[in-house]
Amino acid sequence: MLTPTEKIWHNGRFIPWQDATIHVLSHVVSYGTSVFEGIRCYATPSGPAVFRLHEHVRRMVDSAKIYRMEELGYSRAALAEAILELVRVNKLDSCYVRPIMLRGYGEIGVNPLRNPIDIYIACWVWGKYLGEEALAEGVDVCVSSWNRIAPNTLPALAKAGANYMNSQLIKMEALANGYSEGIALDASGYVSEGSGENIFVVRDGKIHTPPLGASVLPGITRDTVLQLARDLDIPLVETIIPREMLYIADEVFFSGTAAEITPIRSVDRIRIGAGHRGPVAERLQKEFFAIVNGAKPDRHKWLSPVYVGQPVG
Ligand code: PPE
Repeated sequence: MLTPTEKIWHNGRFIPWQDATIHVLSHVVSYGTSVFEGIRCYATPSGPAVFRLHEHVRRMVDSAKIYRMEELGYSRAALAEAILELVRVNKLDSCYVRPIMLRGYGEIGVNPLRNPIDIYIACWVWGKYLGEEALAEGVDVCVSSWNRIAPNTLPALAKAGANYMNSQLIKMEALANGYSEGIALDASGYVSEGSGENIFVVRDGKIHTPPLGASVLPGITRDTVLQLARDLDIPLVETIIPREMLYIADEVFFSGTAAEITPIRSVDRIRIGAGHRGPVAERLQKEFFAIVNGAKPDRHKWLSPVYVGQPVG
């Protein structure tokens, strides 16, 4: 169960957590009219810092643009500042931040354009997404019988609430069959992504990940993994991946803000590699956590300090 924090940001004001409610006839309730983000703030020795804040804000504004939500009323800089302010107001060291832009109460009918845009930003303490042991041991997953959203149906580059109806089908089926997560194929039958994570496949020391055209979310952790792989001189390629490549991989792992870097130890009950976290995932995890926890210098300027004036890393 979610533990409330004190305040939620709503259209420029901080309101008590329990007051962040909407009318049942808000456009978003019937028609799924929302775009959102998921961002992590990490505790570092020099105070809390938000990971890749500007990239997340940019993706949210991009998502809004795709859905013609143009009259936001806030610049990217103002939204980024609101997120930092929210973490300060709630006095948290590490947390997950969830900004949501939705079409609210006004008209009923498919056309969203006459409904006001409401922006909320909430944060709370969120632990390990796929279980405590997942990061070290790896998780058991399946290939979903549900495909990921097809091109030119729901746009995958937008992080829209409605996309997550597809994710829910993938997730519920996986859980019902005793797996932690499902991997969806795209409309052409190639590997796409998990219900809430991007995916990577390692074979012969080379990392493969589906391209943006494979109905994946342009994950910010995905981008982070690709950059860290370059830094560590691990060969990588963005390419279409046939399903069976999962089974014969040396390693498979997920990336995501919530999932961070989570190894996969079996797919459809077929053991992957040695059946636990492999060396490539481990190297990437080590580098990732060293940077986000401030143990190593923040060489890519990925961390935004919550308290200004405090250098991070
Ligand atoms: N694909 C999907 C479908 C997805 O939802 C996420 C994030 C990713 C890839 C990874 O993107 P990024 O976080 O930018 O690296 N999923 C978020 C929602 C999780 C939830 O259950 O809610 C997240 O990880 O925050």
